[in-house]
Amino acid sequence: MNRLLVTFTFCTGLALLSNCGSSGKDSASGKGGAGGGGTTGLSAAGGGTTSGIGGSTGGTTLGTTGGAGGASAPSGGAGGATDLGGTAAGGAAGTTGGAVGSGGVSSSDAAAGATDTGGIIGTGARADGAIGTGGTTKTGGTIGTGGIAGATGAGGAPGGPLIHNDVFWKDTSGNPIYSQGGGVLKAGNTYYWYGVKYGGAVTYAASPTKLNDDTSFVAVTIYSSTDLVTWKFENNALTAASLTAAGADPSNWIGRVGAAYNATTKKYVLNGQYGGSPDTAQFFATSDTPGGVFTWQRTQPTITNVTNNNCGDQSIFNDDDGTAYLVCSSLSGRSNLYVAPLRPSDYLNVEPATKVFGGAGREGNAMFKYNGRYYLCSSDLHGWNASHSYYISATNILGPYGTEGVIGTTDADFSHVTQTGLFLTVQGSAQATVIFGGDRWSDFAGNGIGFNQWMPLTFNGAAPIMQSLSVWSVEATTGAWSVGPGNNYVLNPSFEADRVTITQPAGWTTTNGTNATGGYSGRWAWQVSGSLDQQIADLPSGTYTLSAWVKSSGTGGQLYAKGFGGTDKSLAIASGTSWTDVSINGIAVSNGTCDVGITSTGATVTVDDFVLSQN
Ligand SMILES: [Ca+2]
Repeated sequence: MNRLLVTFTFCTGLALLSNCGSSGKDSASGKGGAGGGGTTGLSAAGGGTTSGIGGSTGGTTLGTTGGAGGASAPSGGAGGATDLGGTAAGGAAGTTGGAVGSGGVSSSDAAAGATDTGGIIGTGARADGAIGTGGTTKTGGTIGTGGIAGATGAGGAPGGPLIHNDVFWKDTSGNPIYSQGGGVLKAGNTYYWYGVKYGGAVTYAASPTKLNDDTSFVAVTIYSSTDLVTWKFENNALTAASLTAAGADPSNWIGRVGAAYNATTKKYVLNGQYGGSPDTAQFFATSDTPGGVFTWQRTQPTITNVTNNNCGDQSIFNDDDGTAYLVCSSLSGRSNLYVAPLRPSDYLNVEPATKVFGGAGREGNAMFKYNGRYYLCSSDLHGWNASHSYYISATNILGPYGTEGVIGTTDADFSHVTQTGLFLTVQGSAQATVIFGGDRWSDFAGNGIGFNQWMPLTFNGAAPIMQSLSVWSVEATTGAWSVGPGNNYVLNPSFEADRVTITQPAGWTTTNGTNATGGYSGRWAWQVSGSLDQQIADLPSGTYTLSAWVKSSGTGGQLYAKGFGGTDKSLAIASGTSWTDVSINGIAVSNGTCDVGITSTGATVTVDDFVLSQN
């Protein structure tokens, strides 16, 4: 507030002049005296002017002493009239104050209106110089209100904040997100993500070139988000210390956790594997809030109807009617899949299971529901390594389930180099998008950067297809998703999908080549002394850049991009033993496809980390 009072000035009349004239003096004799003395008065009249005897003309100069007046004069000269007050007079009443200042109009806080001044000093109107009245005090202009906010800018391309794969995710505090083998539960509009923090995850994130086998349990972590990108660390639901305090043994394997909300007890229930005695068991813990610290409740060593009494891998599935299930494979061999409800009264027990699949060993079991069908998904038994992702589906959660299939494209890059971990469905206002949350156990397998790789699923009829994207976004409100800027369209670009020595890498067509350890990133690179090619489809029209890291035993290698609707492009690869980044720019794709790869004659080119991205 910038309110100023107007200062006003008293209009003063001019000071009265002092007595200006002096009276002439009567003459004592007949002899004319000198003229009446003038005095210092400015407007003194002359001394006597009458014709008294001997009188003379009054003085004509300002004298200091008046002469004697003529004797006969009836009276002395009239004194100078005393002047009255000065002619300046008080001012008229002040005029009105200045206009009220107007407020600012910009979006920033407006300044107060300009302070108006008081009325001007009026011109004297009275001969006696009455003191003019000052202008009335005026208040300052009212403080302007802020301008209206600028209009919201036009939205960018569709989509929410970007999901970046192939990096270590950070929480809102900037710390790595440690969440592996977990599950997501939605409470209100907030997604709560439960997973396990292992000792090896911490050391791997700090130094990702060095894998380790540290599966020690640190905590079950909880992160929350409303946009599925910005994750806030809420709490450690369980820690090694809290397990010890509850009489449990934190040196056991603890993993594959999930959560559910029981409306009867109004408790959030955390469940997972606990490698206790006598065999792998289920554990249960509860909390009054989804993001709170959980209290260890009990373990369950045996699940009725499950071969070998308990689970190989498992996760919690929350159906849209509020009921919760455990989905799992059997312990030791893992060749059967089951669905088992949690005890309705409190979710603190796994009820007798229904077998829904028998065949090859499966793990990484997790379920989602889409368009009225239940999909039970799983991986190969590849240990910590990546795998194709399999599914069976049914319209009844307890079956019967149909023939097993492979989730589309997961065979081309081994599910973006992950194992099936969790699924969550973004039920938006426009559509439902199922997110495949893959676990990249990079800490224990060394297969690349990042623990969490999330991709959208699409469907061809009832058949799910994984969109193996490195950058994309999903709008939590509408459920719509889109490819993000800089997405790498190459599948298995770092040759990490194949966990063993092979001559035909997933996603590529090759001659005279093999994988080799010692990649530019991750464990593996590809060595080609013939050809290596990947045909990429469904590319939006536009200009692309192709890049790769290479080293070569000699000359004769070429990086190329062709079949994109323009003139083929290639780049000679120089001889060199150090990793070098090479790229081809200006690939104007107009037909939706592009072949990328390397040919080599006379040299062995080692290559890693292809990127084809739209400019
Ligand atoms: Ca690699």
